Amino acid sequence: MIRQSLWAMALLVATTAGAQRAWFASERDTWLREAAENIPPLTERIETPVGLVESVRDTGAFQGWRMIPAGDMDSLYGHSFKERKEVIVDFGRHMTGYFSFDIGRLSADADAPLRFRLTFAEVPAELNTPFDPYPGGLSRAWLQDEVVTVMDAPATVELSRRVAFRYVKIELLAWSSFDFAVTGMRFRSVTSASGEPKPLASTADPTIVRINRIGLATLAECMQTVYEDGPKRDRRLWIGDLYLESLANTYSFRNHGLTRRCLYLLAALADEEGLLHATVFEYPEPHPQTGQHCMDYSLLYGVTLYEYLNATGDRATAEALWPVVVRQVEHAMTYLRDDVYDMEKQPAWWLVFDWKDDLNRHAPMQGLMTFAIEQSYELAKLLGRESEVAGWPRVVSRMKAASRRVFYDRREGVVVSGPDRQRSYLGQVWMILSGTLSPREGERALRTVLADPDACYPGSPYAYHYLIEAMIRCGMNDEARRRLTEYWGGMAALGADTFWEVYDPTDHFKSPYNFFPVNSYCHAWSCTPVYFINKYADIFPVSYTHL
Ligand code: RAM
Repeated sequence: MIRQSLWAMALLVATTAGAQRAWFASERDTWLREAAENIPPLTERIETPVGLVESVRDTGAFQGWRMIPAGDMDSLYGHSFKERKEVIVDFGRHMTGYFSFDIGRLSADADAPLRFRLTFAEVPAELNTPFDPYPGGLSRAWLQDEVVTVMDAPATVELSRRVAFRYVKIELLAWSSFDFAVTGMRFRSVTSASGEPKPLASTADPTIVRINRIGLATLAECMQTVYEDGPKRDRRLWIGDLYLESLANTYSFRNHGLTRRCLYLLAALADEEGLLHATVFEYPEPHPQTGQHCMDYSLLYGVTLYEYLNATGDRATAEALWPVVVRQVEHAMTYLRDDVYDMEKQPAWWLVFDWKDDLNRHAPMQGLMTFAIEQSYELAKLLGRESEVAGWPRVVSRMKAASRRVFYDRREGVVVSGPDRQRSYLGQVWMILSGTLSPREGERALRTVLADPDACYPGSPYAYHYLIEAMIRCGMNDEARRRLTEYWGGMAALGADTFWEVYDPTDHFKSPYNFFPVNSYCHAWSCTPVYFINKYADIFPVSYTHL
C-alpha cells in the first residue's frame, strides 16, 4: 500500500513540476485501496494426471496433431526414467496453476544433479513445433518450456512459474550412474471464481451445454486476482477483455468484487491527464503499461461500469468512478470532426476491434463511440447526473446522422468504411449496436455481408462476440444461434477444452504474433457464449445440432 501511494505521489510530483495537478490526484489513493480491498482469495485444488499420451500427426486434427493414449501413470511411476528419457502426460483438461513431481525409487545414492526440460502445452501442436529459432513477435519467454536442475535426490520438485496447460512433456537432459523414477505428479490449480453457476435447463441442446461448459472453464481460469486476458499470456488486465469477462461473470459466477477491483485499478492507474491505459499490471506493484492507450477500450470502460451498476446496484462504486467515464468520453469527443471520428488526429491511438490487419476501423470506431456515449449517458441517468453531460444526446444524434451520410450506402443497404469503401462485418455490427441502423436496416446490412465472400469477416472470438450481439439486436435469433454453435462449437469439435484467443476456421495456424504456439488457447474474450447462452435462454437452449 505504501508503495502504491508512492507511485501516486510520484505521478503528482511529476505533473505538478509541469505546473498542473494530475487528474484525479486526490482520488487515486482511495481507488488503489478499494482495488486492494477487493483482491479475491484464490481457491486451490490438487489435480492429478489421467495418463500418458503420444502425439500423432493427423491432417484432420487442429494444427495437424492429436494425442492418443499411451499407458496409465503406473507405467511411468513404476519404471526407470533413465531408460525412457521422455514422456508426455495428459492432465485430462486445461488448467492453470503450479506443477510438481517427485524423484524417487533410486537404484543407488544420487551422486550428481539431474536436469530436465519441462514443456507445458495448451494444445497438442505446441509440443510438436520447434520453438527455436523463434520467429514470434512477442517474447520467446512466454512459451512454457523450463529447464530444471535437481541437485539432490530423492526430491520433490515444484516449479515456481505458474503455467496454463493440459499436456506436459518431460525430457531428461542430463543424468548420472544412478537410476530413478519420476513419480507423484500433481498440479495445484488456482482460480478466484467461486460459487456454482446456475445449471442450464434440462432441455438444453447438448452442443450448447458443451459450449457453455467450455466457456465457464475459460472464464474461471482467466479469473485470478484480476480478470486476466489469458493465463498463459499476457496474464494481465485489459479493458476490452474485462468488459466481456464481466458480462459472462454476471451470468455465471457473479463474483462482482473482481469486477469492482478491476474498475478501481484501471481508474487509479490512469495517466496524468486522466486517460485510461488499455492494460495494467499487478506486480511487482500495480502499474500501467505507460503509453498504451486504445480508444475503443477506453470508451468501453463506461459501458462496463454501466453494466456493473445494473448487475449489482453498487451505486457507491459507480458514483466514485463516474468522473473517469466523463473524462474518457470528453477526450474521445476531441477526435470528432464534423461529427465523425477523425482517424488522422494525433496521437492516433490503437483501435483494437479484432485481430485483422485488413479491417478498416473507421466505421466500426464511429459506431462504437456512438454506442459508448449512449450507454454512458444511460449510466448518467441511473446516477441522476444527466445535467453534467446534457450535451451528450445531441452529440449522439449528430454522430448518427453523420454516420448515415458518410458510412451508409442507402441504395445497397450496407455500411462501407475507408477510401476503398470496405464492407466488413464489424462495420455493420457497430452501426447496429449503436442504433444508427434500425433493426430492419441492420438485418439487411448483415445479410449483405454474410452473402459476400469478399467482405472482411471477423478473425477472433472478440469480434465474433459483437457479431452475435448485433444479430440478436436485429432479431436474427436463428442466425445468431447457428453462428455461435458453428464458431465456438467448431473449436469444441477440434478438441478445445478452453476457448482460444484466435480462431479462424479457414486457417488454424493464424497468429497475430507470427507464431501460433504463442497464441493463447484459454482466452478471456472467448468466454462469452456463457453470457449469450445464459442471458438469452429463449434463443440458445433449444435443440439444434449435435457435435
Ligand atoms: C492481446 C491480448 C488481449 C487483448 C489485447 C488488445 O495482448 O490478446 O486479449 O485485449 O491484445
